Amino acid sequence: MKSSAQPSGETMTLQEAASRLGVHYMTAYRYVRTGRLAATQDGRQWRVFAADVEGRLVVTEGPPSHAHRRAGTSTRLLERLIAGDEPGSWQVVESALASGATATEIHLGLLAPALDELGQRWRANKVSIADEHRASAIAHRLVARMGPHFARRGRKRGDVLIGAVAGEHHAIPVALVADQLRGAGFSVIELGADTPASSFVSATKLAAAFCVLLSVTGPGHDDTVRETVRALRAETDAFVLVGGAAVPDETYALGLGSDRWTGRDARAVVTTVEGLLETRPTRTRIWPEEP
Ligand code: B12
Repeated sequence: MKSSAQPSGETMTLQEAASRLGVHYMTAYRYVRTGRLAATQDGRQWRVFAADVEGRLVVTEGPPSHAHRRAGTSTRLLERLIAGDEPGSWQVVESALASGATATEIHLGLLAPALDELGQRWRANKVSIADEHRASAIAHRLVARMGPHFARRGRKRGDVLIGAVAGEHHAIPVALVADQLRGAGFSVIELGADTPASSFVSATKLAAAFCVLLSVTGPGHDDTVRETVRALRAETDAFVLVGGAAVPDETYALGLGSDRWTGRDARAVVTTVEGLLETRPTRTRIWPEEP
């Protein structure tokens, strides 16, 4: 199945995938047969790739009625964003929360599709640059208001650092991934957009972060990504993950110097970082050595 760009990593049974997606076993089987879920065959048994299940969980799947409602809500949110109506936008978010949506669903099932559609309308000249900027500024503020929903009490599982590379101005994807990691109990240092390689290095050392995530959304940043990865490798022993909308697949990610391919969705990133946490003791730290 999906032999060309076969993903790798942890797998689960069809039954487990179905229960994770909240669908019937036969529905999960149909997803596999039609290529909507990446899977491999172990003898007569299908094994579904966990990262693919996580990636599809919120954004595209779920009972049809829910998916339908989410799509409508996402369009309503987009209209409020384009109108520059922050209270109205927040109201859409609040009523989704009141009807039981999780914070992750708000981010990845509601806000992300609205932003995607915003980008398409901008590209088609259906919204002006000013309206697009205003809408994305409000979207960023909504993400900030959702922040407390991702706060976790207690001991943190490790320090991670995330930012967009120099010249990359898309900060919202960084914020969304950061919140997923916070929600999973990591301590996250978020550097936002347009971060120089030297700043990634110094912040990584300062925080003693075990993992650094480089986010790239738009085209044309590959050289900067490679340079940032090189600088981090030269001066820290942190794992480096490269991802974002500009990183389409595993080959591309590894070619940019990423330690792993994480999948394209923020939830899959969490699974990957959790995996790295387990391998961490085998790596030797070269810092901090200063008194
Ligand atoms: C808002 C926005 C902006 C804002 C950003 C404001 C801000 N504070 O972030 C502004 C106005 C600055 C902007 C500028 C530009 N933009 Co813009 N922008 C967008 C828009 C509408 C939304 C971006 C967003 O937040 N998406 C929501 C997130 C959730 O989606 P995501 O990126 O896929 O993120 C997910 C994953 O990728 C993953 N992920 C993200 N980071 C990481 C990191 C790691 C390590 C991992 C593993 C995973 C991961 O997790 C996220 C959640 O699941 C998109 C449309 C779109 N489709 O996204 C266009 C879009 C990205 N922009 C685009 C363009 C062209 C530009 C400009 C070049 C326009 C211009 N000519 O000036 C500039 C580039 C400026 C620069 N130097 O970077 C294009 C890119 C097309 C392309 N790939 O070729 C898009 C797709 C619009 C379009 N449809 O054409 N933009």
